[in-house]
Amino acid sequence: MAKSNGCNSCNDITGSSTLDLLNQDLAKQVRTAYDRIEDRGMSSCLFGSGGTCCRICNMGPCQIIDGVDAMVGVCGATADTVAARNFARIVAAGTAAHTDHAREMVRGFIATAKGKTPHEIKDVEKLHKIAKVFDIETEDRDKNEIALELGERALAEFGQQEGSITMLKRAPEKQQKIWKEKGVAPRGIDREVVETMHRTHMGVDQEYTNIMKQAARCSLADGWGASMLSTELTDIMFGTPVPKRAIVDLGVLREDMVNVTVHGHEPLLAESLCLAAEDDEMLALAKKAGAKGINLAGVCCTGNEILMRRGIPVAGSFIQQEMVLATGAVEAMVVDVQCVMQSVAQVVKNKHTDIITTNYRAKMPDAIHIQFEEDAAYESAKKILTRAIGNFKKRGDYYIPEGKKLDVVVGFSHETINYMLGGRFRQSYRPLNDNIINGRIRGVGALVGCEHYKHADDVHFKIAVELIKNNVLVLATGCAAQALGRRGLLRPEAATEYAGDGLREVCETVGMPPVLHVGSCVDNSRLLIALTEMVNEGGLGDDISELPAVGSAPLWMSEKAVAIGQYFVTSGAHVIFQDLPVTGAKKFTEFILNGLKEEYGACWGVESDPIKHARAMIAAIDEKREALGINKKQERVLMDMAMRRDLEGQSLPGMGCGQGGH
Ligand code: SF4
Ligand code: MSK
Repeated sequence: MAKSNGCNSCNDITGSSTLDLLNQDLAKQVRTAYDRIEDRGMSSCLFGSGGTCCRICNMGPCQIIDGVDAMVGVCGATADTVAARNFARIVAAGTAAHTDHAREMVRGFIATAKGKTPHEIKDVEKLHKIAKVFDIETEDRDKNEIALELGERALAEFGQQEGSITMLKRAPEKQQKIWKEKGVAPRGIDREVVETMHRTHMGVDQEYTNIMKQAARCSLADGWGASMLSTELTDIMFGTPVPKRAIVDLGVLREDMVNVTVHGHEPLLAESLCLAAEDDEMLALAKKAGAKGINLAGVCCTGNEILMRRGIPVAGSFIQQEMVLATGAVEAMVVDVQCVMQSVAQVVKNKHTDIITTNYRAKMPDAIHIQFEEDAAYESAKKILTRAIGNFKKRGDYYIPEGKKLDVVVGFSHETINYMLGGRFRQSYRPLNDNIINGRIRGVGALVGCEHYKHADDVHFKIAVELIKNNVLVLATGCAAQALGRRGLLRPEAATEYAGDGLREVCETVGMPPVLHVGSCVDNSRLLIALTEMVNEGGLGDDISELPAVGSAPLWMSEKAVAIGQYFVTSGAHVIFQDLPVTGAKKFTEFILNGLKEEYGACWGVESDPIKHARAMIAAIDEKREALGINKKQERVLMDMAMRRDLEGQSLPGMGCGQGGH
């Protein structure tokens, strides 16, 4: 794929910032993943992409051909066993990534409760709500005292060996019963990751259905365990997101300021940088260097975290990380963990830019390392910014695309959706459920996960447009949400431009976009709670598997996306990916594409064509509507003034006019 003419992320409607940049001489010298794909000149390994390459012991590697006796593993392992082991290991690795992220956030939360960080407990209402889930007494207690107890209880969930993790009890009762009956309720978070790795070691679990049982349990330890703890405690510490207007575009870099991009996942560092970037000492230093100030911009999911909570602009998503640096206008890219390409240090080799690694777990050749010390977070952040400021005067040739930058509206936590649709005085999911029952909204589709270079970047856009055209409300997270923002779907106006009549009416009345940005990849746990709230509100069945809701990560790249997909399936939501590494094993493929439905009421689906993908999502929604008896073709009733007033009275102040917040 050539950079200049084959880059599929370029034809975005934001003024083609990426294409504009790629046409500049300074960017043409930069080698990106597009070039490396072309250089490699070979397609993916058939055994690897089909899930039937086994290298877990030294008698192999064994490449298995399903149904050919001579082509089982040296140990006798069949294609189904090997594909299931590989799949479960992907789930375990994804869960481990969220787990380690979550653990750091919980540790930071405890340090904050002890007054050892520059942060504070911001959302006391949520603190009390989550404390209640853990049966922690809140009355007449200081917020830091409650937070400390909550943090310590949360930390204990990682190493817990027996019982089940606490957040499971937030799920619909029927769901909890299913998990108990199937024996997949996670006992502790780390335990499920370790047991999955053990059971997929050579010569242990060799029955694909049993392996998948553990993969299901491991995935719940992610969704209802690690990820949910991380999201909720991060919200308590840094504030639960509320709607905000912001910008997602390469052009958010500033000519006259010190540009610092933050890339990775754990928001502790990014939040500290946000505070330090406003420090008088830092600002004076920047001015002394000839800059007007310090411009922070996000990349990937750290970008999502500070976009959601602070409205700080996003320079680029996963697929654009090299492009952000190719501008030559970035003084430092500060990275922590996950989704950071090793190539970024090579992109800046002849530039003034520093790649600064900040986490002892994630170092990189040719980068500089400044350890982020959570007990001295402010000092660490200032040290990093001082280094970036020092680079400003060394900036050489640079190019910042000037295309039209579209606003996005972000910050849709499940609390915001509740508030937005339910109103100030009776926050609830009732209006959402009612609009689903009356058919204005056909159902809910989640578009989550990554982007990559093997498929066109407009895949998310095409799927989302097809969904909203058919009145499916889209909830988006991760880099998928950024891709949709670049193409203008996170604006309230997008409802008028693209949505079907029913969805458009609801969006226009409330002033919300037809695609709601719900957060980073760890924040998919917000979707679990949103689905639970819909069940609890009534009228749409007794568990998540009955809801007209479906998930998709059409451009998944990271193992975390598979863990997320599996926790949705295990929680009862049908999930469709563009591909899955299972096709080399017939029985196993049949099991995850159909058999899992008998266990959890949901299964995986695969469809590579974007429009067919969207239609498969719609078909899954219609199947649920049919079962609920709400799929009758109804005469379209336009909202009368009373209905409109009812919803309008509940619209968020500022939604659609640039302010947001409550
Ligand atoms: Fe081959 Fe079996 Fe070893 Fe896997 S575990 S590498 S299939 S011998
Ligand atoms: S960063 S996991 S590319 S969403 Fe969360 Fe984006 Fe996927 Fe990384």
